[in-house]
Amino acid sequence: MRKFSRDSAAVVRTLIQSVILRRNQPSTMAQADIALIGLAVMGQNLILNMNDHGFVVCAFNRTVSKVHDFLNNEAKGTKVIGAESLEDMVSKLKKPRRILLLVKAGQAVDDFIDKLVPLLEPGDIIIDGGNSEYRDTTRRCKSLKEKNLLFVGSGVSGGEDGARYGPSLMPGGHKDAWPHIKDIFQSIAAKVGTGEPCCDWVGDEGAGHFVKMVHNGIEYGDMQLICEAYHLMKDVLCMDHDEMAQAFDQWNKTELDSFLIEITANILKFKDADGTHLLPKIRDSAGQKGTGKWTAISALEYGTPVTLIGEAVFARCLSSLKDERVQASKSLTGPQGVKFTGNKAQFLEDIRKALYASKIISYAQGFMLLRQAAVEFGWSLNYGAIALMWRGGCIIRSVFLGKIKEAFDRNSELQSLLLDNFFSKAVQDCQDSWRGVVSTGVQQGIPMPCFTTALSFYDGYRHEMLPANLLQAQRDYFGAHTYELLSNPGKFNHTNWTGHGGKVSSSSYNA
Ligand code: NBP
Repeated sequence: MRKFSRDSAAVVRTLIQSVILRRNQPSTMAQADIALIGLAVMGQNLILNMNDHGFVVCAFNRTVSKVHDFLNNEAKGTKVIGAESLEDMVSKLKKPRRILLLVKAGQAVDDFIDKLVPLLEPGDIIIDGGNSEYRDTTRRCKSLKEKNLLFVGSGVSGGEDGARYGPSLMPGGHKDAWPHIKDIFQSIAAKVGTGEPCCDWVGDEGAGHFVKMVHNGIEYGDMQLICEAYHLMKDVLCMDHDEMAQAFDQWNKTELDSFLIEITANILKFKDADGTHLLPKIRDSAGQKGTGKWTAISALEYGTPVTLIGEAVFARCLSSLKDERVQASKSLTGPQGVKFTGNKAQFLEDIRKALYASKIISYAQGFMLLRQAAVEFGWSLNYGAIALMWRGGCIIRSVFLGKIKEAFDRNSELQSLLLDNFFSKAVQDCQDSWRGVVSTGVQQGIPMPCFTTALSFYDGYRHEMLPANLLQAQRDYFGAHTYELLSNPGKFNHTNWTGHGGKVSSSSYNA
């Protein structure tokens, strides 16, 4: 009897769900402008965003009951329709069919592609809006091209709120798809200035996901820089939470005006239910999901000195060794009794300038990596458009990105942001403060991996002569790796440094 009741309840539930599904269906088939697969936080919010902009979206999910739940709750009263199966979903789409995947990156994307391919026709479009690795996107793009299907890998940034009200979108892949998705993408994207969308075509193959990856790496750098400024305020200037919050609020009215500075002020102000600040109670062990690491790995792979993002990733790794650090703190000492005796207001302004200069270095490095990827993969990247895509909607959104856009508008082939007059002058203006902060911080034993690596990069980049002449001599001394002379670059020489080495040299190549 009990079993019969449970089964009956299940039947009734399915019937009710089917009625809900049908209620949201248009009377004729092939009505939806686009389908979206993946009804988690990003997918649901993007659907509602598309609905707000007048597009009819067909929703689907691996666990189909979530389609019913969505139509009955968040999507109730909208034009969103649902599908019971992939076949059902495909039958409801206008041609060329546009299908946007917002599922867990990796195998789930390949599994859906495999199931979709037999259901689609030449010219149909599959878009992956998840955080996929760019090489996977290139592979998928190539394999679907052979089947006459158009594949797009799009970076989507801005989290839940961005997805709902205007994300930054970075689409790349098969360019023939762009005219068919441009209207939807640019309509739902964040807008800046006079309504310019934070979305444009990025480039071929995995270019969109590569740009998203670098965006995330830059986000790691921005966050770590802010943490270092906080550390200096807290432990050198001994500021309390309200003073620090005020400083960040103030900074948000300067060149540093950005989402991350804004939320930092809010976080510093935030009080727990017990009326005390929450921030000092949070365990200082940072997590990460991998995109910063991927950026650093790409930088190593393509020989680009993206040192700041690398240090930001390692800073998270070091923070996560909490138990080991607690032990070390009991036996390892730092500078003793060094107290800050300077002008506090001046030093606070110096920290702001050190942060600004370091941020310029980080973005200069990030764009260097994009340039190198463009060379490696033969992509034609529009750097100004990329800066505009990041200008709004995403986590690194800032006024600063508008300045980067202007720099690339002045010179689309700009080799480095540091060679643009605006940025070189900005760094020049901050330089004394930056050096002062780094040396004071070092004297006081404050770890500042990103402030210091940024300054080292700047000093390295501006030096005509680095000590790599000695390095080359060492390599030739012990391994006959050869060296070039300043007077004759391109010709490789070997010297018998010890008098007992042979004449044979190693081959010359760079790994
Ligand atoms: P999740 O990353 O949590 O993915 C949930 C979706 O993936 C559900 O639809 C789930 O179906 C489906 N899925 C999973 Br999990 N494993 C699957 C499998 N093996 N086969 C088929 N489907 C599978 O959702 P999200 O946080 O909305 O993110 C979606 C994508 O967007 C991810 O790639 C994410 O990295 C990216 N992204 C997220 C954010 C963010 O702020 N959350 C921001 C930017 C980009 P089910 O319901 O049947 O389990």
